[in-house]
Amino acid sequence: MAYDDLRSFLHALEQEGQLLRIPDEVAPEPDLAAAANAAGRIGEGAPALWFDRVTGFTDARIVMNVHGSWRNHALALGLPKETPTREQVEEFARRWDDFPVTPQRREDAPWRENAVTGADIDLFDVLPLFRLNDGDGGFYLDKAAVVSRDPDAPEDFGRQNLGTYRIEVIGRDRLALQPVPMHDIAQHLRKAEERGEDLPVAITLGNDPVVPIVAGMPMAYDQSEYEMAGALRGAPMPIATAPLTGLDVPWGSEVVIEGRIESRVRQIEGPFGEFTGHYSGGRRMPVVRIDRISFRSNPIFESLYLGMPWTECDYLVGPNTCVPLLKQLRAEFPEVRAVNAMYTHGLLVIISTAKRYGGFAKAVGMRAMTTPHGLGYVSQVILVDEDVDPFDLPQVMWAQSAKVNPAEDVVVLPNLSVVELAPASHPAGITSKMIVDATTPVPPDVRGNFGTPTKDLPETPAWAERLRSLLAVR
Ligand SMILES: Cc1cc2nc3c(=O)[nH]c(=O)nc-3n(C[C@H](O)[C@H](O)[C@H](O)COP(=O)(O)O)c2cc1C
Ligand SMILES: [Mn+2]
Repeated sequence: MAYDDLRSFLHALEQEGQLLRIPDEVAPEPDLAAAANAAGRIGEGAPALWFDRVTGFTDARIVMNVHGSWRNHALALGLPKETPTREQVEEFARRWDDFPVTPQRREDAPWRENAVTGADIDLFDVLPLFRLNDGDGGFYLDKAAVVSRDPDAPEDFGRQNLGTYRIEVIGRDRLALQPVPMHDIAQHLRKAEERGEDLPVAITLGNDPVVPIVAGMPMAYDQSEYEMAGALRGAPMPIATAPLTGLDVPWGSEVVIEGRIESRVRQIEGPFGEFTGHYSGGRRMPVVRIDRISFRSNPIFESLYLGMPWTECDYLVGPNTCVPLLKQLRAEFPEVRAVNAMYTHGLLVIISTAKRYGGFAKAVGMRAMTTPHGLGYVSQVILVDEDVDPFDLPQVMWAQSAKVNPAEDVVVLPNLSVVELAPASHPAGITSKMIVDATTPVPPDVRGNFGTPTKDLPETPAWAERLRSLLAVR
């Protein structure tokens, strides 16, 4: 089941009992953020939250926590809501292999219904803005998908990028945007600024549920997020041409903001409570001048709470980080079995792999650090054998406790790159990285006393069946 816009997905969530309409009038601060924060604390099945009675706003529709549970993540992929997490990751990996699926261009985009331009632009008229964490420096658009093109190859569809980057509203028609240097929009902006040109952008808000998944997904620079959306949806992604910039934007967006990142201009942005469970400080960031806002009638404002895990952000960037790392590693090391990159957007990653020879697992760990995502994340890698499930944390802890000889199996690499947001980096953006090799040594690595492992008895699976059926007839 492919959804073409946010509205049809919200309808499906409601049918499945996975959208909760908050009946009472609530305060924009702190209620909206606190409710979404709480959704991350009430367990696996949390619903999306819908608010339309918000003090001070005459006409607001706000939705949060749309991807904020494994049930909602499954439904976003068109899977049954009870699909176990591990199966969601495996199905995601199968669909990845259908990439690329050419998008479908459509004309009659619903966001063409309304537009404001030039001096009439006031973002506060269009969006019911509110703050998330107590210490945030301002109002944020934190679930937008931002489109930009490579100034050196504007016709190259694959190099056109769709990405989620946090955006602070710093004026009626001005925004500050945080491009992490490892990310694609940072490359586009660097090229534009080298030419002394502005970078045109389209900021799309309130999208079909696969758009935030691909926009936050670490693919290669020249891979199109739209062509990946088609693979994940199982149907071509509907796109439309943005009227001012000509950028390709999702057909079904609630709001499309067009403008330019002004060349070589920086302004203070932040602080903002981040996915690391810590605030980033205020830092100088690029500035967007808004030239046009197109929007559907009665637009829905979608936002996401983030802070100390787990929050919606962790569900959103869980599978979509595991699968690219798995595919990128397997391209060179087919021995890699599974990748769990669910912790703090893959700052810590667990990889299970078979080994060709001694030292092999450590090489896999080093490669993980130089994938597109690894350059800015992946500061700790735990490697486990091929028969250990990296999603089963007790098994991983067994492997680490039983197989690791710290002086020989822990490798620390100094002075590597990481996102500045990593709270332990020092200076910000530089960190040491660690490989923990919790695999069983193989020749010529002959260390340890691993020759006589206990394995489950051959009769154990039959007994498990027998116990289950005895329990069932009680
Ligand atoms: C809610 C959310 C907020 C994010 N904020 C930022 C951000 O401010 N800056 C940034 O560079 N990446 C941010 N990311 C991460 C990127 O979207 C993600 O790493 C993506 O893979 C980058 O895509 P790219 O390689 O096409 O640039 C955010 C992701 C999510 C889900
Ligand atoms: Mn990209």
